[in-house]
Amino acid sequence: MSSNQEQHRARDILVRYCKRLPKIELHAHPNGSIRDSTLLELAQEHDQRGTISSYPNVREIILKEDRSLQECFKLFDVIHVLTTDHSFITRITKEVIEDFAAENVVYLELRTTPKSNVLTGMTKRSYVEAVLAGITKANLVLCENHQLHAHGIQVRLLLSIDRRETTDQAIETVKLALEMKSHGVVGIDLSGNPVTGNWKTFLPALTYARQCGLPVTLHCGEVPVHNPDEVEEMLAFHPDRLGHACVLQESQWERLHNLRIPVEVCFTSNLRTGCVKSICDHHFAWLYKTHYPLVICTDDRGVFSTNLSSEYAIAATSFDLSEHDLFELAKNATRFIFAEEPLKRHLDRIFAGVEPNYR
Ligand code: 6MZ
Repeated sequence: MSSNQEQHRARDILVRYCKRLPKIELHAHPNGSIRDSTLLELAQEHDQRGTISSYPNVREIILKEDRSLQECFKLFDVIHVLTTDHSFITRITKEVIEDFAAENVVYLELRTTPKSNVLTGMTKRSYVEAVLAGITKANLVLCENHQLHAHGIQVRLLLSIDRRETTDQAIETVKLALEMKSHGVVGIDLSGNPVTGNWKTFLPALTYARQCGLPVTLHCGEVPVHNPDEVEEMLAFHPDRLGHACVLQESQWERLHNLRIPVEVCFTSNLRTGCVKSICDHHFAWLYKTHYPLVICTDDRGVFSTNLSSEYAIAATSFDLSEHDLFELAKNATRFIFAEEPLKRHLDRIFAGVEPNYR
């Protein structure tokens, strides 16, 4: 066998291992995780209804590869035009869950921004209800078709505050999350274009969430920020988790190291959007070496054409991790979920049960 063939074979074995591995996904935006085929279908439907002006332009934006961070946000705007119907929201949520289930994700925390739209009669509440309907449908379909792997998939929801919103809109989202707690809403996320807005606008809402017992995760240090104090202030807030944390100053890395706030690591997203220069420069190396709490995630599996198994495979090949190291990473992620304790224990049991196969 040539060395090229050997490399391919080793890669195949690794990818199959990563797919089989039970995994936890804690950073996934449904609207960024839509299948391209579904997006194109929705675009065609809007084209027929006359609700988008140029199908070829939309198609080009959807199928473009290698997007900059700003181009990603252009795509999100297009996606949000395509997903203004409740039925579409339900459909994409269901499909996203099916895709994660198909690669042995046993716990999935989706995070989505509740949206209102006067034209379609959508309110933030009805948006979230449509997402919850998608979760219910996915569970039904997966069970009916026996598509679930042995452990099933548990899904919980975080409500995101978009950096374009006002303080009042952010507070409305937190109140909604509190009302929807019994339906599987387990936390709050701050996301959106990192060069937009000032995160302090949302501090009252985030503080309120915390006072009411809702855990908070913040997209932090995705780009060299327009507001240089932002990372500092976010660390001082001490969220329950941090998304990305790519661009920190020397003193902030030190601070982070002492705070031990779990970091959601998204390799492909960070590379594609230029948040890190190369995989060798990725802060995972430092986090991993220092036994820092972290979890490997996808961010936007549709936008970045990735999946969680591939992200684990990237960790293995780029940082020389063994299969057992990957298992430990997947298992340890249960410590950082926002869901209730009994579910945490259930997940721990799943990993304990399969551990002998992964030694
Ligand atoms: C910051 C991001 C993001 O909420 O409509 N989002 N925010 N950085 C990122 N890295 C690339 N990826 C996604 O999903 C899409 C929304 O999630 C946030 C943005 O606000 C985007 O509009 P939902 O389901």
